Amino acid sequence: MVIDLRSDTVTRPTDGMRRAMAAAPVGDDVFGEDPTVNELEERTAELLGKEAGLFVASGTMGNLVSILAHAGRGDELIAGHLAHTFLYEAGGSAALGGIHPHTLPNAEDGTLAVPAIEEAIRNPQDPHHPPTRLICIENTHNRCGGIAVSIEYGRAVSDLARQHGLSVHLDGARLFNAAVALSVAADALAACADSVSICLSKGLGAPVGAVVCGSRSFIARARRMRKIVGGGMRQAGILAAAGIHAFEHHIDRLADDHRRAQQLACGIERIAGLSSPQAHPVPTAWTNLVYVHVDPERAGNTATALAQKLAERDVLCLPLARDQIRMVTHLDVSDEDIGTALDALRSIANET
Ligand code: TLP
Repeated sequence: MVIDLRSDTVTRPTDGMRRAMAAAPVGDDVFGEDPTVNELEERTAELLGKEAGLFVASGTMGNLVSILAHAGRGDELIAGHLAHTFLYEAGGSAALGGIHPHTLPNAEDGTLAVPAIEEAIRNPQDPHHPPTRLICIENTHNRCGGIAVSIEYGRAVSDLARQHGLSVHLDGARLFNAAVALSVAADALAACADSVSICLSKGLGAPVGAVVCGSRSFIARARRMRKIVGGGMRQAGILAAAGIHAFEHHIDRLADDHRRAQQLACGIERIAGLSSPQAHPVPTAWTNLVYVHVDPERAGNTATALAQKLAERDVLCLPLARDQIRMVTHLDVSDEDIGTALDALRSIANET
């Protein structure tokens, strides 16, 4: 059995989830007639404290249709230089929407300095400037180690956005991880945002999908954008059913993923040549992502070589840079798997 720690996107639907999918009543969702999709959209909106929801194919599509619904050609959005929307979404908002990204440095805790955001907001009267429309934030913050970002930070960003008439979009691909790790309700974390996109196919363990939530008028615009990008699906209720099942069975258990990620990070910290920020406490909380610094001098391995040797021992990780790998806990990773992965890392370290 391979232990796949590359991402929490690799989970396979459980038997219970497959049964829920098979039994789901369906209809044509482009006509608004799929009862299971409608239920998923309503339940997500309720969980996130928003008026309405929209089922989309992926987290990338959720962020894209949201940004397209907030801003237009020649407008500017502000995002962190490590934001998933900026780094890993193929520049979709620029490619398809002509929206200009203005990046600011993410601090280690995933935040952007609020005074720096204020400084970056363009003068709407100056014809040299693209008008700022949107601030994009992320929680948990993937490239900042899966750190959970606080309610207070969200509030500060949202207050600033209100003062300047801007919208806030929250990439909440792993928002439920943040809520569980911080012991707060998901709607409290989403309150700062005009729109939020959550993923069903990461920690929640569904095979496909994300849900965007916001006001009714925002969702109507996002629905049109979803059609434009070819994301109108038909009997999508069989997929939405997996999301509903995940809400009922897979939210509280995210705490197990976080505990296992801690065990992994603390074990890694004791292996020569390896270290992990997640082994050290932070004012908010770590979640299920474990970034590992590989010191090629001391570990005798570059990240790629280490990943290869791990794969030979049936443990998969994601090499991200010469000196960095990522390991992610999820529904298909047990306590025993963490022990096995640590044994594999130790045996590679002893070999070199
Ligand atoms: N992240 C994936 C990869 O793209 C890196 C992963 O394995 O972590 N927002 C955030 C914060 C994400 O981490 C991801 C996926 C997305 C959006 C996009 O979701 P999908 O993959 O469903 O398009």
